[in-house]
Amino acid sequence: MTIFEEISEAVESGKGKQVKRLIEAAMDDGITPEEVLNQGLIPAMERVSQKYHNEQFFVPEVILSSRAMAVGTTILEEYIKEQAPRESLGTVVIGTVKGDLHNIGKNLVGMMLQGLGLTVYDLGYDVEVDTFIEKAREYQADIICMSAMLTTTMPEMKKVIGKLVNKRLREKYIVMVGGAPVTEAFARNIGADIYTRDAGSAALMAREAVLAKRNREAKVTKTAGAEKEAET
Ligand code: B12
Repeated sequence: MTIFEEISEAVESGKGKQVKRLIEAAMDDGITPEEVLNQGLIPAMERVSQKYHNEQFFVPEVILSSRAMAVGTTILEEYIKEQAPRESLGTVVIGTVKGDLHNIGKNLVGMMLQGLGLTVYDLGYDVEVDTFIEKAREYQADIICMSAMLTTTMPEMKKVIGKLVNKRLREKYIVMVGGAPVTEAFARNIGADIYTRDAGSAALMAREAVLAKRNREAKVTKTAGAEKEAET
């Protein structure tokens, strides 16, 4: 068995301590956090999902695997943070929407964003509409990231965007949405800026969007400066 298969197996069978030990061993061997994530942890959760779907796993087993997965992501997060660029590229608030307790995918997205140099404030799960907005203002975020895993909680994303529009704050933030039931069409329909299917592409698109936002802001400042100079 490869180390990745061992990690996968340990997550699937809910063995948190073993996950910790194996990941630390992998890191000592020079394996990257991304490799552990993509070849060990994510395939494990895919198998858990499949087993849940096939009724080989029920909620208690899924909870155990999810806890072991959380052990793994917490350890990897530390390694990813260490490697991240020192200077922050921009700021993100991320959370799973109101009524939804799924946080594994959201945690992965947050981790990948940190890895690319974005500062991430994780609001957790079951996050109220107003909390997304208040925290985005408080942390002067560039991006609001929302995750939903239940078809019944997806409409919460639309509520957040609606409230941003009402408060005339929509232009201030890049709104990014995702989660298993979310689609490109849904994202477009509710007026989100970015949708991607997985954590890796989410991070790349977030970085691109922040850089474009910085460019726009720089142009506005330059134009305002030139106009002021012309007046004087
Ligand atoms: C683990 C799990 C649980 C765990 C959650 C533990 C935790 N801490 O998260 C527990 C057991 C608690 C749970 C509970 C429930 N669950 Co559940 N759960 C799952 C399961 C098996 C896996 C989800 C997961 O973690 N996948 C692995 C991660 C890595 O993938 P991901 O979340 O999709 O994230 C990736 C992408 O979606 C994307 N992404 C995610 N978020 C974001 C955000 C942004 C901004 C972007 C860009 C991208 C992005 O990037 C991620 C990484 O690449 C899914 C099955 C499935 N097929 O998804 C069901 C599933 C989501 N659950 C389901 C249900 C019904 C429930 C319950 C109602 C069950 C019950 N009867 O009690 C409760 C609801 C509780 C609640 N109020 O939220 C259904 C949802 C059906 C639906 N269409 O609405 C599913 C699909 C299972 C099924 N087939 O029936 N669940």
